[in-house]
Amino acid sequence: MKTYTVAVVGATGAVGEQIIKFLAERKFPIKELRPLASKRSAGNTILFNGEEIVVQEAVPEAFEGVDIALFSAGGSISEKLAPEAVKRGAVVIDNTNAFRMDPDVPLVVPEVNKEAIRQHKGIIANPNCSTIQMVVALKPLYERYGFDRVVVTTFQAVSGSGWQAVVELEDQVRASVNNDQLPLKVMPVGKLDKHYPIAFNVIPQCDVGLENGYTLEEMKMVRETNKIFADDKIQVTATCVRVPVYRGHSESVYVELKEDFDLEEVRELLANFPGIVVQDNIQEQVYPMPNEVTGQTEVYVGRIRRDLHHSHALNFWVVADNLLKGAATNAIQIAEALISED
Ligand code: 25A
Ligand code: L14
Repeated sequence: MKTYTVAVVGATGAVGEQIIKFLAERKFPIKELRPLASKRSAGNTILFNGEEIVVQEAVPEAFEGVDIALFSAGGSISEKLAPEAVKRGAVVIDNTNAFRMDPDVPLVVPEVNKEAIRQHKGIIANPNCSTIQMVVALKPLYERYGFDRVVVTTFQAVSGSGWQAVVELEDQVRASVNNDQLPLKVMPVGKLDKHYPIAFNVIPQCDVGLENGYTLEEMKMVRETNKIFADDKIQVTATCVRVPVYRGHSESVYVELKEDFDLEEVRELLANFPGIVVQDNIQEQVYPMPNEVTGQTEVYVGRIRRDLHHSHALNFWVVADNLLKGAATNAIQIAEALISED
Protein backbone atom coordinates (compact mmCIF):
# COMPACT_ATOMS: atom_id res chain seq x y z
CA MET A 1 0.00 0.00 0.00
CA LYS A 2 1.21 3.51 -0.75
CA THR A 3 2.22 5.44 2.38
CA TYR A 4 2.48 9.19 2.92
CA THR A 5 4.51 11.78 4.76
CA VAL A 6 1.97 13.87 6.67
CA ALA A 7 2.66 17.21 8.38
CA VAL A 8 0.32 18.60 11.03
CA VAL A 9 0.71 22.36 11.51
CA GLY A 10 -0.60 23.41 14.92
CA ALA A 11 0.14 19.91 16.21
CA THR A 12 0.04 21.05 19.85
CA GLY A 13 -3.28 22.87 19.48
CA ALA A 14 -6.83 21.86 20.33
CA VAL A 15 -7.54 20.63 16.78
CA GLY A 16 -4.01 19.43 15.91
CA GLU A 17 -3.99 17.10 18.90
CA GLN A 18 -7.24 15.48 17.70
CA ILE A 19 -5.89 15.19 14.15
CA ILE A 20 -2.87 13.23 15.38
CA LYS A 21 -4.97 10.99 17.60
CA PHE A 22 -7.38 10.32 14.77
CA LEU A 23 -4.71 9.61 12.14
CA ALA A 24 -3.54 6.79 14.42
CA GLU A 25 -7.07 5.51 15.17
CA ARG A 26 -8.09 5.45 11.49
CA LYS A 27 -4.79 3.75 10.57
CA PHE A 28 -4.03 6.38 7.97
CA PRO A 29 -1.20 4.99 5.76
CA ILE A 30 1.62 7.08 7.19
CA LYS A 31 5.25 6.83 6.21
CA GLU A 32 6.32 9.73 8.43
CA LEU A 33 4.33 12.02 10.73
CA ARG A 34 5.79 15.49 11.07
CA PRO A 35 4.23 17.52 13.92
CA LEU A 36 4.83 21.26 13.44
CA ALA A 37 4.00 24.17 15.74
CA SER A 38 5.40 27.51 16.85
CA LYS A 39 8.87 27.96 18.29
CA ARG A 40 7.31 27.73 21.78
CA SER A 41 6.54 24.04 21.29
CA ALA A 42 9.52 23.01 19.14
CA GLY A 43 11.49 20.31 20.96
CA ASN A 44 8.47 18.98 22.89
CA THR A 45 7.32 15.51 22.00
CA ILE A 46 3.92 14.13 21.07
CA LEU A 47 2.81 10.50 21.14
CA PHE A 48 1.87 8.83 17.87
CA ASN A 49 1.11 5.10 17.74
CA GLY A 50 3.03 4.68 20.99
CA GLU A 51 6.07 6.45 19.56
CA GLU A 52 7.46 9.79 20.79
CA ILE A 53 7.92 12.29 17.96
CA VAL A 54 9.66 15.64 18.38
CA VAL A 55 7.66 18.74 17.42
CA GLN A 56 9.51 20.97 14.93
CA GLU A 57 9.06 24.64 14.27
CA ALA A 58 6.77 25.33 11.31
CA VAL A 59 9.14 26.96 8.83
CA PRO A 60 9.01 26.65 5.00
CA GLU A 61 11.81 24.03 4.88
CA ALA A 62 9.85 21.76 7.23
CA PHE A 63 7.60 20.87 4.27
CA GLU A 64 10.37 19.25 2.19
CA GLY A 65 9.17 15.78 1.23
CA VAL A 66 5.68 16.24 2.70
CA ASP A 67 2.78 14.70 0.72
CA ILE A 68 -0.14 15.99 2.79
CA ALA A 69 -0.10 18.96 5.20
CA LEU A 70 -3.00 19.47 7.60
CA PHE A 71 -3.11 23.07 8.89
CA SER A 72 -4.84 24.13 12.15
CA ALA A 73 -2.83 27.01 13.57
CA GLY A 74 -4.98 29.99 12.64
CA GLY A 75 -5.51 31.94 9.44
CA SER A 76 -2.35 34.02 9.42
CA ILE A 77 -0.09 30.93 9.68
CA SER A 78 -1.97 29.28 6.81
CA GLU A 79 -1.63 32.38 4.65
CA LYS A 80 2.09 32.40 5.22
CA LEU A 81 2.95 28.70 5.13
CA ALA A 82 0.35 26.89 2.99
CA PRO A 83 1.84 28.30 -0.26
CA GLU A 84 5.28 27.17 0.95
CA ALA A 85 3.99 23.64 1.48
CA VAL A 86 2.32 23.59 -1.95
CA LYS A 87 5.50 24.90 -3.58
CA ARG A 88 7.29 21.85 -2.15
CA GLY A 89 4.75 19.44 -3.60
CA ALA A 90 2.37 18.92 -0.68
CA VAL A 91 -1.42 18.98 -0.85
CA VAL A 92 -2.66 21.26 1.93
CA ILE A 93 -5.88 20.59 3.82
CA ASP A 94 -6.52 23.86 5.62
CA ASN A 95 -8.72 24.20 8.69
CA THR A 96 -8.73 28.00 8.82
CA ASN A 97 -10.73 30.74 7.14
CA ALA A 98 -7.74 31.79 5.00
CA PHE A 99 -8.68 30.23 1.63
CA ARG A 100 -12.25 29.01 1.99
CA MET A 101 -13.85 31.48 -0.40
CA ASP A 102 -11.01 31.37 -2.95
CA PRO A 103 -12.56 30.14 -6.23
CA ASP A 104 -9.50 27.93 -6.85
CA VAL A 105 -9.89 26.18 -3.49
CA PRO A 106 -12.52 23.45 -3.05
CA LEU A 107 -14.44 23.73 0.24
CA VAL A 108 -15.34 20.20 1.18
CA VAL A 109 -17.60 18.20 3.49
CA PRO A 110 -17.23 14.67 2.09
CA GLU A 111 -20.87 13.67 2.80
CA VAL A 112 -22.04 16.68 0.78
CA ASN A 113 -19.58 17.51 -2.03
CA LYS A 114 -16.74 14.99 -2.09
CA GLU A 115 -16.40 15.33 -5.89
CA ALA A 116 -15.17 18.95 -5.47
CA ILE A 117 -11.86 17.60 -4.12
CA ARG A 118 -10.73 16.73 -7.67
CA GLN A 119 -10.62 20.41 -8.64
CA HIS A 120 -7.91 21.30 -6.13
CA LYS A 121 -4.76 23.14 -7.18
CA GLY A 122 -2.77 22.32 -4.06
CA ILE A 123 -5.10 23.57 -1.32
CA ILE A 124 -8.39 22.09 -0.09
CA ALA A 125 -10.29 23.98 2.60
CA ASN A 126 -12.11 22.51 5.55
CA PRO A 127 -15.23 24.59 6.33
CA ASN A 128 -16.02 26.29 9.61
CA CYS A 129 -17.14 23.87 12.33
CA SER A 130 -20.64 25.37 12.61
CA THR A 131 -21.13 25.15 8.85
CA ILE A 132 -20.01 21.51 8.64
CA GLN A 133 -22.54 20.06 11.07
CA MET A 134 -25.37 22.12 9.59
CA VAL A 135 -24.72 21.16 5.96
CA VAL A 136 -24.43 17.46 6.82
CA ALA A 137 -27.89 17.60 8.44
CA LEU A 138 -29.30 19.62 5.53
CA LYS A 139 -27.89 17.47 2.72
CA PRO A 140 -30.54 14.68 2.71
CA LEU A 141 -33.28 17.33 2.86
CA TYR A 142 -31.70 19.21 -0.03
CA GLU A 143 -31.63 16.05 -2.14
CA ARG A 144 -35.19 15.02 -1.40
CA TYR A 145 -37.10 18.31 -1.14
CA GLY A 146 -34.78 21.22 -1.95
CA PHE A 147 -34.84 24.41 0.09
CA ASP A 148 -33.88 28.03 -0.23
CA ARG A 149 -34.28 29.48 3.26
CA VAL A 150 -32.40 28.50 6.43
CA VAL A 151 -32.37 30.34 9.76
CA VAL A 152 -29.83 29.06 12.29
CA THR A 153 -28.81 29.98 15.83
CA THR A 154 -25.63 28.37 17.17
CA PHE A 155 -24.54 27.57 20.74
CA GLN A 156 -20.77 27.26 20.35
CA ALA A 157 -18.26 25.66 22.70
CA VAL A 158 -15.14 27.56 23.75
CA SER A 159 -12.69 24.99 22.30
CA GLY A 160 -13.52 26.44 18.87
CA SER A 161 -11.25 29.32 19.87
CA GLY A 162 -8.37 27.04 20.88
CA TRP A 163 -6.75 25.78 24.05
CA GLN A 164 -6.44 29.18 25.68
CA ALA A 165 -10.20 29.58 25.64
CA VAL A 166 -10.71 26.18 27.27
CA VAL A 167 -8.27 27.10 30.03
CA GLU A 168 -9.96 30.50 30.43
CA LEU A 169 -13.41 28.96 31.01
CA GLU A 170 -12.01 26.55 33.61
CA ASP A 171 -10.12 29.34 35.39
CA GLN A 172 -13.18 31.61 35.37
CA VAL A 173 -15.42 28.91 36.85
CA ARG A 174 -12.91 28.37 39.66
CA ALA A 175 -12.49 32.11 40.24
CA SER A 176 -16.28 32.66 40.30
CA VAL A 177 -16.84 29.96 42.89
CA ASN A 178 -14.00 31.34 45.05
CA ASN A 179 -15.15 34.94 44.59
CA ASP A 180 -11.75 35.76 43.04
CA GLN A 181 -11.22 38.23 40.25
CA LEU A 182 -12.01 36.64 36.85
CA PRO A 183 -9.21 36.23 34.32
CA LEU A 184 -10.38 37.93 31.10
CA LYS A 185 -8.14 37.35 28.09
CA VAL A 186 -9.79 35.40 25.29
CA MET A 187 -13.56 35.62 25.03
CA PRO A 188 -15.29 36.64 22.89
CA VAL A 189 -12.37 37.26 20.50
CA GLY A 190 -8.74 36.86 21.65
CA LYS A 191 -7.27 39.46 19.34
CA LEU A 192 -9.72 42.24 20.29
CA ASP A 193 -9.13 44.42 23.36
CA LYS A 194 -12.50 44.06 25.05
CA HIS A 195 -13.24 40.81 26.91
CA TYR A 196 -16.30 39.44 28.73
CA PRO A 197 -16.65 36.48 31.07
CA ILE A 198 -17.91 33.26 29.48
CA ALA A 199 -18.34 31.32 32.76
CA PHE A 200 -22.04 31.44 33.76
CA ASN A 201 -22.69 33.70 30.78
CA VAL A 202 -23.76 33.64 27.11
CA ILE A 203 -22.06 35.90 24.56
CA PRO A 204 -23.78 36.74 21.25
CA GLN A 205 -20.49 37.10 19.41
CA CYS A 206 -18.19 34.53 17.77
CA ASP A 207 -15.31 36.04 15.78
CA VAL A 208 -15.07 39.74 14.86
CA GLY A 209 -18.02 42.06 14.16
CA LEU A 210 -18.56 43.35 10.62
CA GLU A 211 -20.05 46.54 9.16
CA ASN A 212 -23.28 44.80 8.12
CA GLY A 213 -24.11 44.05 11.78
CA TYR A 214 -23.27 40.35 11.53
CA THR A 215 -20.13 38.64 12.86
CA LEU A 216 -17.52 36.98 10.66
CA GLU A 217 -18.55 33.59 12.03
CA GLU A 218 -22.16 34.26 10.94
CA MET A 219 -21.07 35.33 7.46
CA LYS A 220 -18.85 32.22 7.17
CA MET A 221 -21.99 30.09 7.68
CA VAL A 222 -23.83 32.06 4.98
CA ARG A 223 -21.13 32.02 2.29
CA GLU A 224 -19.74 28.58 2.97
CA THR A 225 -23.20 26.99 2.71
CA ASN A 226 -23.69 28.53 -0.76
CA LYS A 227 -20.27 27.32 -1.86
CA ILE A 228 -20.57 23.77 -0.50
CA PHE A 229 -24.00 23.19 -2.09
CA ALA A 230 -22.84 25.14 -5.20
CA ASP A 231 -26.17 26.97 -4.93
CA ASP A 232 -26.24 30.74 -4.48
CA LYS A 233 -30.02 30.72 -4.11
CA ILE A 234 -29.89 29.24 -0.62
CA GLN A 235 -30.57 32.09 1.81
CA VAL A 236 -28.97 31.49 5.21
CA THR A 237 -29.35 33.81 8.20
CA ALA A 238 -27.17 32.96 11.20
CA THR A 239 -26.82 34.10 14.80
CA CYS A 240 -23.70 32.67 16.45
CA VAL A 241 -23.60 32.55 20.25
CA ARG A 242 -20.83 31.42 22.60
CA VAL A 243 -21.90 29.30 25.57
CA PRO A 244 -19.90 27.99 28.56
CA VAL A 245 -19.40 24.50 27.12
CA TYR A 246 -15.92 23.02 26.61
CA ARG A 247 -16.62 20.91 23.59
CA GLY A 248 -19.56 20.36 21.17
CA HIS A 249 -21.44 22.95 19.13
CA SER A 250 -25.26 22.90 19.14
CA GLU A 251 -27.53 24.58 16.59
CA SER A 252 -31.22 25.34 16.28
CA VAL A 253 -32.09 25.19 12.57
CA TYR A 254 -35.26 26.36 10.75
CA VAL A 255 -35.49 25.32 7.10
CA GLU A 256 -38.19 26.12 4.54
CA LEU A 257 -38.39 23.16 2.18
CA LYS A 258 -39.59 23.58 -1.40
CA GLU A 259 -42.41 21.07 -0.99
CA ASP A 260 -44.56 19.57 1.72
CA PHE A 261 -43.08 16.64 3.59
CA ASP A 262 -43.94 13.71 5.79
CA LEU A 263 -42.27 14.04 9.20
CA GLU A 264 -41.63 10.30 9.50
CA GLU A 265 -39.97 10.30 6.09
CA VAL A 266 -37.74 13.21 7.18
CA ARG A 267 -36.68 11.23 10.26
CA GLU A 268 -35.87 8.20 8.12
CA LEU A 269 -33.95 10.23 5.54
CA LEU A 270 -31.83 11.73 8.27
CA ALA A 271 -31.34 8.44 10.13
CA ASN A 272 -30.26 6.61 6.95
CA PHE A 273 -27.80 9.27 5.85
CA PRO A 274 -24.15 8.35 6.42
CA GLY A 275 -22.62 10.35 9.26
CA ILE A 276 -25.93 11.30 10.92
CA VAL A 277 -27.35 9.82 14.12
CA VAL A 278 -30.97 10.69 14.96
CA GLN A 279 -31.84 10.97 18.66
CA ASP A 280 -35.36 12.27 18.65
CA ASN A 281 -38.13 11.63 21.14
CA ILE A 282 -39.11 14.61 23.25
CA GLN A 283 -41.64 12.68 25.30
CA GLU A 284 -38.92 10.25 26.36
CA GLN A 285 -36.48 13.20 26.75
CA VAL A 286 -34.26 11.90 23.95
CA TYR A 287 -32.21 14.56 22.15
CA PRO A 288 -28.51 15.18 21.54
CA MET A 289 -26.43 17.32 23.92
CA PRO A 290 -22.82 18.49 23.63
CA ASN A 291 -21.64 16.63 26.75
CA GLU A 292 -22.75 13.35 25.21
CA VAL A 293 -21.35 13.83 21.70
CA THR A 294 -17.84 14.75 22.87
CA GLY A 295 -15.47 12.24 21.29
CA GLN A 296 -18.02 11.10 18.68
CA THR A 297 -17.40 11.68 14.98
CA GLU A 298 -21.02 11.81 13.77
CA VAL A 299 -23.53 14.64 13.48
CA TYR A 300 -26.45 14.18 15.91
CA VAL A 301 -29.97 15.41 15.08
CA GLY A 302 -33.01 15.70 17.34
CA ARG A 303 -36.07 17.85 18.16
CA ILE A 304 -37.28 17.30 14.58
CA ARG A 305 -40.65 18.99 14.25
CA ARG A 306 -42.99 20.61 11.75
CA ASP A 307 -43.18 24.39 11.89
CA LEU A 308 -46.48 25.59 13.35
CA HIS A 309 -47.07 28.29 10.75
CA HIS A 310 -45.22 27.64 7.50
CA SER A 311 -46.58 24.50 5.83
CA HIS A 312 -43.25 23.39 4.30
CA ALA A 313 -40.93 24.34 7.14
CA LEU A 314 -39.09 22.17 9.59
CA ASN A 315 -37.25 22.88 12.86
CA PHE A 316 -34.50 20.69 14.27
CA TRP A 317 -31.53 20.64 16.67
CA VAL A 318 -28.09 19.51 15.57
CA VAL A 319 -25.05 18.78 17.76
CA ALA A 320 -21.51 17.65 16.87
CA ASP A 321 -18.04 17.62 18.40
CA ASN A 322 -16.51 20.82 16.97
CA LEU A 323 -12.97 19.45 17.28
CA LEU A 324 -13.88 16.21 15.47
CA LYS A 325 -16.52 16.42 12.71
CA GLY A 326 -16.17 20.21 12.92
CA ALA A 327 -12.43 20.05 12.26
CA ALA A 328 -10.13 17.00 12.63
CA THR A 329 -12.49 14.25 11.41
CA ASN A 330 -13.63 16.22 8.39
CA ALA A 331 -10.03 17.08 7.48
CA ILE A 332 -8.97 13.43 7.69
CA GLN A 333 -12.02 12.30 5.67
CA ILE A 334 -10.85 14.75 2.99
CA ALA A 335 -7.34 13.26 3.15
CA GLU A 336 -8.78 9.74 2.87
CA ALA A 337 -10.87 10.72 -0.15
CA LEU A 338 -7.81 12.33 -1.69
CA ILE A 339 -5.58 9.25 -1.38
CA SER A 340 -8.37 6.91 -2.51
CA GLU A 341 -7.79 8.34 -6.00
CA ASP A 342 -4.08 7.33 -5.97
O1 25A B 1 -5.32 33.23 14.16
P1 25A B 1 -6.77 32.88 14.33
O2 25A B 1 -7.48 32.57 13.05
O3 25A B 1 -7.54 33.79 15.24
O4 25A B 1 -6.82 31.47 15.04
C1 25A B 1 -5.91 31.01 15.99
C2 25A B 1 -6.55 29.95 16.78
O5 25A B 1 -7.33 29.11 15.97
C3 25A B 1 -7.26 27.79 16.49
C4 25A B 1 -5.90 27.60 17.07
O6 25A B 1 -6.02 26.66 18.13
C5 25A B 1 -5.57 29.06 17.48
O7 25A B 1 -5.80 29.29 18.82
N1 25A B 1 -7.66 26.99 15.36
C6 25A B 1 -7.17 26.90 14.14
N2 25A B 1 -7.96 26.19 13.36
C7 25A B 1 -9.02 25.84 14.13
C8 25A B 1 -10.23 25.12 13.91
N3 25A B 1 -10.57 24.61 12.74
C9 25A B 1 -8.82 26.33 15.40
N4 25A B 1 -9.66 26.15 16.40
C10 25A B 1 -10.76 25.45 16.13
N5 25A B 1 -11.07 24.96 14.94
P2 25A B 1 -5.05 26.37 19.33
O8 25A B 1 -4.82 27.61 20.09
O9 25A B 1 -5.61 25.22 20.07
O10 25A B 1 -3.71 25.87 18.65
C11 25A B 1 -2.81 26.70 18.07
C12 25A B 1 -1.81 25.81 17.32
O11 25A B 1 -1.13 26.63 16.42
C13 25A B 1 0.26 26.64 16.73
N6 25A B 1 0.85 27.92 16.41
C14 25A B 1 0.59 29.11 16.95
N7 25A B 1 1.36 30.04 16.41
C15 25A B 1 2.12 29.43 15.49
C16 25A B 1 1.80 28.06 15.47
N8 25A B 1 2.36 27.18 14.67
C17 25A B 1 3.33 27.63 13.85
N9 25A B 1 3.72 28.91 13.79
C18 25A B 1 3.15 29.84 14.60
N10 25A B 1 3.54 31.10 14.55
C19 25A B 1 0.28 26.39 18.21
O12 25A B 1 1.53 25.96 18.67
C20 25A B 1 -0.77 25.33 18.34
O13 25A B 1 -0.29 24.10 17.93
P3 25A B 1 2.07 26.66 20.00
O14 25A B 1 3.43 26.08 20.24
O15 25A B 1 2.02 28.14 19.89
O16 25A B 1 1.00 26.29 21.06
C21 25A B 1 1.09 25.38 21.99
C22 25A B 1 0.48 25.99 23.23
O17 25A B 1 -0.86 25.58 23.39
C23 25A B 1 -1.13 25.35 24.75
N11 25A B 1 -1.61 23.97 24.89
C24 25A B 1 -1.35 22.93 24.09
N12 25A B 1 -1.95 21.84 24.53
C25 25A B 1 -2.61 22.17 25.64
C26 25A B 1 -2.40 23.54 25.87
N13 25A B 1 -2.96 24.16 26.88
C27 25A B 1 -3.72 23.47 27.74
N14 25A B 1 -3.97 22.15 27.59
C28 25A B 1 -3.42 21.46 26.57
N15 25A B 1 -3.68 20.13 26.43
C29 25A B 1 0.11 25.57 25.49
O18 25A B 1 0.00 26.82 26.13
C30 25A B 1 1.20 25.58 24.47
O19 25A B 1 2.17 26.52 24.81
O1 L14 C 1 -13.15 29.67 11.14
O2 L14 C 1 -13.95 30.66 17.82
O3 L14 C 1 -12.74 27.57 11.48
O4 L14 C 1 -15.34 29.01 17.68
C1 L14 C 1 -13.85 28.03 13.96
C2 L14 C 1 -14.08 28.24 15.40
C3 L14 C 1 -12.81 30.31 13.81
C4 L14 C 1 -13.06 30.47 15.29
C5 L14 C 1 -12.88 28.73 11.89
C6 L14 C 1 -14.53 29.78 17.18
C7 L14 C 1 -12.75 28.88 13.39
C8 L14 C 1 -14.27 29.67 15.71
